[in-house]
Amino acid sequence: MQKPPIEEQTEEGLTVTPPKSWAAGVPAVRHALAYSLEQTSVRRTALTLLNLNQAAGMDCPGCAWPEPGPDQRHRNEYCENGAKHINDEATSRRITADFFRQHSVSELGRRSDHWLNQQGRLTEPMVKRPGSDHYEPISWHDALGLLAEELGRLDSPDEALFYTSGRVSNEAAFLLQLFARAFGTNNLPDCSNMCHESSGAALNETLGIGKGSVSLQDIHHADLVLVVGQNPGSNHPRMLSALEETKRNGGRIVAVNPLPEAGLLRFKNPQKPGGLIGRGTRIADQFLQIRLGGDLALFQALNLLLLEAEEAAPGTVLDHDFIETSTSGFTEFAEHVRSLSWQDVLTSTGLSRAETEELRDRVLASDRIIVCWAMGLTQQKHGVATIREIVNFLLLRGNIGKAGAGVCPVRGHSNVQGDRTMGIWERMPQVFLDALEREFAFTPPAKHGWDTVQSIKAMLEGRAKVFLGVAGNFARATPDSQVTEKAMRQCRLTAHVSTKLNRSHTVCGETALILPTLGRSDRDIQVGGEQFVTVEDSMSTVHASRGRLEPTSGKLLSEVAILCRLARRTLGESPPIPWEQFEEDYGTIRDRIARVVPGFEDFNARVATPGGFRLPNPVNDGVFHTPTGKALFTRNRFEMLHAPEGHLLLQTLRSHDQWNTIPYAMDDRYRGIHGGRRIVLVNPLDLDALGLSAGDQVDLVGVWHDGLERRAERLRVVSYPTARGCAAAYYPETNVLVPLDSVADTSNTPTSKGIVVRLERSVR
Ligand SMILES: Nc1nc2c(c(=O)[nH]1)N[C@H]1C(S)=C(S)[C@@H](COP(=O)(O)OP(=O)(O)OC[C@H]3O[C@@H](n4cnc5c(=O)[nH]c(N)nc54)[C@H](O)[C@@H]3O)O[C@H]1N2
Ligand SMILES: Nc1nc2c(c(=O)[nH]1)N[C@H]1C(S)=C(S)[C@@H](COP(=O)(O)OP(=O)(O)OC[C@H]3O[C@@H](n4cnc5c(=O)[nH]c(N)nc54)[C@H](O)[C@@H]3O)O[C@H]1N2
Ligand code: SF4
Ligand SMILES: [Mo]
Repeated sequence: MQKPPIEEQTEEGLTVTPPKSWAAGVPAVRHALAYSLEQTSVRRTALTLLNLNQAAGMDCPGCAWPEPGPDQRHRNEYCENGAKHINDEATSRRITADFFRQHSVSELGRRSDHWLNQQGRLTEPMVKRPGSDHYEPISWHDALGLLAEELGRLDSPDEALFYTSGRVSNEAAFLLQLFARAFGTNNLPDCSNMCHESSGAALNETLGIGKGSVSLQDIHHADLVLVVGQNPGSNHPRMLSALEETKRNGGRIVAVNPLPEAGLLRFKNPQKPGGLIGRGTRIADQFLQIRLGGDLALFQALNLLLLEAEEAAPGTVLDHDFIETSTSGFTEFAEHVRSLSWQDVLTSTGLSRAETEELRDRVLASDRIIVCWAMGLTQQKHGVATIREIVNFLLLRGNIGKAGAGVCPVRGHSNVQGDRTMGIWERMPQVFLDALEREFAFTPPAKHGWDTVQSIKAMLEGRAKVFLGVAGNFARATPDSQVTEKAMRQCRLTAHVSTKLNRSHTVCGETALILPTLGRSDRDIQVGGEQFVTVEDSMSTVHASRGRLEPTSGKLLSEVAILCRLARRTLGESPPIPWEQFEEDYGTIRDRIARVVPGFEDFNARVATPGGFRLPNPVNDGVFHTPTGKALFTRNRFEMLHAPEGHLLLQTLRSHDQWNTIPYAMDDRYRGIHGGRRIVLVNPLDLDALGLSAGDQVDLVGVWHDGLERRAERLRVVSYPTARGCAAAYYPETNVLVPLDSVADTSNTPTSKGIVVRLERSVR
C-alpha cells in the first residue's frame, strides 16, 4: 500500500465546480503569468517568454507540437502551459548542499511530487553513500569517477541501464546511445516505451515508418480531423489554434473521448483580439463519448460501414486506384471486418449505431481526412491493433500520402521523436548499428536491449545493477510504483542527470548520485564558445534551440559535457571517439549525426536556417518501406476491455496543471477540480449503482491475477460526466495500480488507460 505523501494527507481545500465547456482565453494568460512570477523575476520571465518558440530562440520544453513557419509566427508563440513549463525550469529557487543536510532521504521520500519540485533547481553534484540516509556534496570528478568505476565492475555491460526522457536534445541523445553501445549494451529504455511506442509499432509495420505523416498545413486544410484519445486543451494547447484554422477553412472536427474535455468543445484563442472575449470557436462538430478501449471497435465498425456503402454504390466510396497500386492485404482485411458483430461494437464503444453512422456520413463527405491521437489509444492492451485499424480506415479512401490527409500521432515530450531518430531505442535496426560501426570503428552489440518494463524486471531479478537516468523521473513515470521502487532500491548504483529534484532521487540504490544539469533555457558556454542544441517536433521539423538565461549555479554541466566526461572516464581511448572535441563544440557532434542518421545530410548548414528543416517522410512520396513495398491492410482481432460487476475501468491521466510526473499546482481548472489531486472521476449513474456519493472517500483497489494488493488510498469521489463504467484519476498518484505485467500487445507499453479497479470506502 502506498500512503499519501505528507502534504496530501488531509483533503482540506479541495473544492469541485462544474467542468468548463471551453479552453484558453483570458484566464489562461493570467494563470501563465502568475505561475511564472511566482517562480522567478520579471526580468527572467520576460527573457524566457520573448524567446520561447521564436526562430532564433529556445524551443518550448513542453510538448512536441510544432511551430508555424518562421514568417507566420506570432510574437507570443506559446501557450499557458508552455509558459509554465519554461518558468518552472527557469525558477530562481535553488537547492543547495544545506538543503540535503536538513532533509534526509527518507524524509524526502515521504514528500509529494509537487513539494519536491517546488524546492527549485539542483545546483551541485550530490552523493548518497552506502548506509547513509543523507546526500552530501561530491565533486564532478569524483562523481563521474564513481559512476565509471561501478560500470567497470559489472560482469556484463548488459547489467547497466541507460534511461532517457524526451526532453533531451538530439546532441545529448546521440551521445548517450553512442556511449551505451560503445560500452556494449542496447539497454536504452526511454519514456517513449510508456508513451507512443504503440504508434511506432503500428505505423512501422503498416506504413514502414514509425512517425506521423502530416504537417501543420495539412491540418489547416483537411476536410475532417478526428481527435482521438487526446486532451489538446491541456496537453497540446496550440493544437487548438491549428484546429481553429481547420474550421475557418471549412473543415470539420470529430472528437472521440470518454471525457468531454473543455478544449475539444470550444476554444477562445488568446493570440487573437477577438479570442479573449466572445464565445470562441466551437471545436468538435461531433463528440463521441466512447468507453475506455472502445476505439478498436469504433474503427472496425466504421470500416465495415464504408465497405457496405461501397457495395451499395460501387465505385463511389473506396479509392480503388490507391488500394490497387499502393496497398496489399485488402481482400483479407475486408473479409475479416465483415465478421464483426454489432452487439460487440455497441458494448465495447458504448455508442449507438446511429452515432457511428453519422461519423460514416462525415467521412463520406470528406476527401481529405487526418486522424490525430495520443495516450488514450497507445496505453491500451490493444493499442497497436487500434492504430493499425486507423491505418486501415485511412487507406480505404486513399488518405495517406496526399495533402490534407494522413496519420498524426501527437507526441508528448518536446524532443521525444528526435531521441528515437538519434538512436535511443533498445531495438534500433541493424542498418543504424552498421552506420555507427562505419563512423566510429567499433561493433555495436546486435542483441536487443531492454525496454522500460523489461528493465524493471531485470532490476528486480538482479540482472541489472547500475541505473543511469538522463532526464525524467523513472520511479514515478513507470507502472506498479511499489514494485518499481523495490527494483530500483536493489541496484548497486542509481544516478540521475536532472534539473530538478524528484522522487527518483529518493528511491536510491546502495549508492546514489544526483548530477545537476543545464536546462533548455540556460546559456550553454563551452571551450568552443556559446552552444545551441537541436530538437525534432511531432511533425519532423528539426530546428535549433538556444538558452538565454544565466545558469542558477556555476557548478552545472550541460548534458553533453556530463556524457562526454563520463564516456572518457568509463571507456578511455577505446574505441577512439573524440569525446573532448564533442564537448567543446556541439557542431562536431552534428557532423557525425549527419553521417550516421539518414535525412541529416549537411546538418549544420541546414539547421542554421531560421525554422530549421523538415525530415523527409517517404510515405508522402508514395514509398512504403514494408516487406511488400506497399502500405499494409491488417486484420485485427476484436478485443475489448471488460470490468466485472461492481468494478470500473480506470484511466490514469494528466491534470491541466502538471508536467507528466510533476504537478505544478493542485488544480485542474477545466475539469473543475481545485486544491487537491487525490480524486477519482466517476459517472453519477455508476455512483448510484455502487452505492456511493460525490464527496465520499474511497480507496481504489486494483484487480489483477497475480494476487498482489494494489491500492491507492483515500481519494475523493467526484461525480463527473465521464463515459459509463469508466473512471479517471491522476497520474502519477495512481501508477501504483497499474500492474507491471499489464502491457499492450507488441509495444509492451503499460496499460495506463485501461485497468480494472474496485472502489472501497476508506477506513479512517
Ligand atoms: N500540460 C501538459 N502537457 C503535456 C504533458 C503534461 O503532462 N502536461 N505531457 C506530454 C506528454 S509526455 C504526452 S505523451 C502528451 C499526452 O497527451 P494526452 O494523451 O492528451 O494526455 P492524457 O492526460 O494522458 O490524456 C489522455 C486523453 O485520452 C482520453 N482517453 C483515455 N482513454 C481513452 C480511450 O480508451 N479512448 C479514447 N478515445 N480516449 C481515451 C482521456 O480522456 C484524455 O482526454 O501530453 C504532452 N503534453
Ligand atoms: N499511469 C501513467 N503513467 C504514465 C503516463 C500516463 O499517462 N499514466 N504517461 C507516460 C508518458 S506518456 C510519459 S512520456 C512518461 C514521462 O516520464 P518522464 O519523462 O520520465 O517524466 P517527467 O515527469 O517528464 O520527468 C521530469 C523530470 O525531468 C527532469 N528534467 C526536466 N528537464 C530536464 C532537462 O532539460 N534535462 C534533464 N537532464 N532533466 C530534466 C527533472 O528533474 C524533472 O523532475 O510517463 C509515463 N507514465
Ligand atoms: S503547445 Fe506545447 S510546445 Fe507549444 S507552447 Fe504549448 S506546451 Fe509549448
Ligand atoms: Mo509522453
